[in-house]
Amino acid sequence: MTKKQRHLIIGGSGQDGALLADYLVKKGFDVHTTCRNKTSFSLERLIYLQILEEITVHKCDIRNLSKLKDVLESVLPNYVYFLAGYTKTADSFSDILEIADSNLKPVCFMLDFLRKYMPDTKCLFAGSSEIFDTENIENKIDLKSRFSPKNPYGASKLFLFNVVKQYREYYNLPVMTALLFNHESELRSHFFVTKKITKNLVTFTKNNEYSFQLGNIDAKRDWSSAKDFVRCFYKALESDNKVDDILLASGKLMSVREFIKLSAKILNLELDFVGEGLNERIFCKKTGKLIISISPRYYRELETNGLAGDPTETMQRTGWSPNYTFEMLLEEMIKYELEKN
Ligand code: GDR
Repeated sequence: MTKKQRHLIIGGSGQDGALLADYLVKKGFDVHTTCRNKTSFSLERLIYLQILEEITVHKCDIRNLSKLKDVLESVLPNYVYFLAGYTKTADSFSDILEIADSNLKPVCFMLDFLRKYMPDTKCLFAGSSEIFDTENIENKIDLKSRFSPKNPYGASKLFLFNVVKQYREYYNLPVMTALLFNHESELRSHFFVTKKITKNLVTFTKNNEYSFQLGNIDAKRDWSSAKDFVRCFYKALESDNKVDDILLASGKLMSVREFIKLSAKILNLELDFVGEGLNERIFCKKTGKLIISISPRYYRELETNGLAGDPTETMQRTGWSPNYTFEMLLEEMIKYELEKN
């Protein structure tokens, strides 16, 4: 009998880690994940997906490098997915030391560990579209586009992208970065705007006195389904081609305003947009009740212009293509909130 492939997900309690674990469990692999804590709160996504019994969870804060080493040595994975780290773009100026601890050192440690002890283990690192230049962009972004991150989080992801490439080329290691545009699901954290909107609009449909605040609703993003992206993580690593960087995006830009309108449509809510800028308010047409107001608290001092990504090369190289349309993603996120509340 051949031995089961061993997959280690570093950062298994987040949206992408949990969805990837679910996907790999269903493929019949031996799946291990690291989680900072083993509380039911930390493990809630794995519990929701009903896979906690089917995977091995290792308690490990990636900032503790000796613990990370212990996990790698005990699992001896064939595949590693490095998904843990600091993910908030807007707050990253005030969290720069946290970024150094979570997004720089563990990545360097991981690469050097692979070089010394596991040179055949294939490893994917989660990168970000925040590394790209956002000024005077006429075309969609691809792997050859110009880099110029606008915040420390983006700078840390550009460092990751470069150092992973160097280790791949200099040491011939099978390591890659997945450059990820925004990707969402019902398991997204409430810090991010799509979850905030779907969750709060559903709350309004159940309690007409409820309202919430947003920042710049004319900001645009290229949104995809996180479930589609994690499928490609595996495909990119297991393909016979030489392991190389990938870029995952939908290729379409949408504003937060459009996202609100589409979500409301699914909920049969008719909206009235009144006023402009910070004074804009969004009301329920039928009841006249306030649903959304704009607050400077959520406006970003340094907003990055929305960029649309071009995943064509990745699709051709890996054979991957998305299963979800934007409407399917949104319907799933709203259904989850309706059933949960
Ligand atoms: P982003 O995602 O910063 O692009 O990073 P987020 O969902 O936070 O913001 C998307 C856009 O929505 C606007 N916005 C608001 N955002 C939040 N969070 N809260 C609000 O109230 C609000 N109102 C408007 C923002 O200004 C922004 O334009 C995500 C993360 O997953 C990163 O880790 C990842 O690298 C990038 O996507 C690609």
